[in-house]
Amino acid sequence: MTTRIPNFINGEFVEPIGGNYLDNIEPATGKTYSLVADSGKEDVDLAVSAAEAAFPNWSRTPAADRSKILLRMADLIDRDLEKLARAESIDTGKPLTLARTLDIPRAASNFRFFATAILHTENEAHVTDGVAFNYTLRQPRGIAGLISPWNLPLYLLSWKIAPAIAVGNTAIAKPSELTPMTAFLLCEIAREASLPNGVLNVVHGTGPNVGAAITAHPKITTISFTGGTVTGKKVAEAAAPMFKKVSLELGGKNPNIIFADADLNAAIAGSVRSSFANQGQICLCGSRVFVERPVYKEFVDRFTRIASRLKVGDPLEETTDQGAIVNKAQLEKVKFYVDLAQKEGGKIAMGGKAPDAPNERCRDGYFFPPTVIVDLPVACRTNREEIFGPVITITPFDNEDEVIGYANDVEYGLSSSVWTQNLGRAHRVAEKINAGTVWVNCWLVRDLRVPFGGMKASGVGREGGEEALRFFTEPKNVCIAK
Ligand code: TXE
Repeated sequence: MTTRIPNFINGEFVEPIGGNYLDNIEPATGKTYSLVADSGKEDVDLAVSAAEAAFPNWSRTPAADRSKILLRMADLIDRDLEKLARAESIDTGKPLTLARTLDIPRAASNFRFFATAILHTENEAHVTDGVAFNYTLRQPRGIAGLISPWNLPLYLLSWKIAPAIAVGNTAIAKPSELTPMTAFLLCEIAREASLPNGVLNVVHGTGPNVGAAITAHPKITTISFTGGTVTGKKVAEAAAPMFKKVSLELGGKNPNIIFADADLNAAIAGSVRSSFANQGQICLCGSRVFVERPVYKEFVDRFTRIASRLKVGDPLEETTDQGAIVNKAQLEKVKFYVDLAQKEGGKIAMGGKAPDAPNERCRDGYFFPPTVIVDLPVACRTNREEIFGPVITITPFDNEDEVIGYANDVEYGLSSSVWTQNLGRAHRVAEKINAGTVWVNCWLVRDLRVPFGGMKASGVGREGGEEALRFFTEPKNVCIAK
């Protein structure tokens, strides 16, 4: 019997009103393994009614009580780690080991972080020189629309749900139709944690049918979106005329800069991770590697030697380092860019060809090996457009100003890594790179208290920590005359 993933509205699992379901395909096998609700505007309207009815009580619930429920959800995610990791791996094609060590633990920590952050928020007060006393109230905004992508499904969905409901909003979430399974399991956890009905509603379906209905609904006043830049533009266009508050976390084409004075062992190990983690399907991946010329040849040789040891395999096997690409369309996009790179003058230093099937089970799966392209012109399409797969380019440079120019010469500005042991250079370069996050001698080190997000075509607004609590609340100034 194929699992059917229904919507979760007002604390109940309900069929989509139209009764339609989409095939949910397992990337590792290319076969349908479950069905997901193919909802529409009517389903969103139903969810809005539930969220609206739940808002008065939930927004008045003491923070300590909201916190307890979110902490319970975090504990249940920990309890169900293996079940959630397996579901995430099957749904996305990522290695089970990665889901178990990254995605699911981070989802639990997202709930834990915001469950405790709301117990320590400060409100500002200002005395207007003997005339008045001002204090700032930060109140929940109402119903939040939360739209998330397929690459880190539970991690990124929890990153929105947790702060939104922690501060007293109610929420309507729409996971990617490509990877709905862990959102479905999270709804079971929400029920078990006794989250009141209507506080969290999950409506499954496609972007144009459900996502667009969420961004267009007049009663959904706050939109938190994570996904591609093209879609981000559509979300912004839909929300702007209704003056909705919008946070957009979009694509990236992130520079990873290695100076000659770097600790090369650390830079190579860190760069293999930042290049190919999650099959390169993390918007923070460092897909453009720049290496200072004196160590360029050594870096390429050692990097390709180590990266070629990554095992492309069945995501469910413990020894697999690289799983499947999320779907056929994304696999074709990756292949397109590898072909384009060669037409633009690039040479394949590693990978570049679809591998043999890792086993009989996966013979029809969507696999592509870690691929390194060298000798490309810096300003070519391959070096400017987001591929969102296990494909990176490596380019030499001769000085700081040159590489900062390369780094900033794309429409994106999400993140960057800089590898150097020269402290002054680290500060100088970090200051000049146009990106929301700059990691020095590391990658993907996350502290949930810091602002997270991109600039330029990588997004608008910041989430994470205090920023998320501010994003999901409305500041009101109350001024009392003396
Ligand atoms: O995005 P899509 P995907 C980016 C990543 C890549 C993309 C991959 O760089 O470009 O996301 O995710 C819904 N109105 N990031 O392919 O297609 C859609 O159903 C409203 C950046 O999923 O944009 C899905 O649920 N919603 C990020 C969601 O939008 C619509 C981290 C995203 O879909 C819609 C992760 C519409 N018209 C991925 N059309 C970061 N910066 O942190 C689609 N959707």
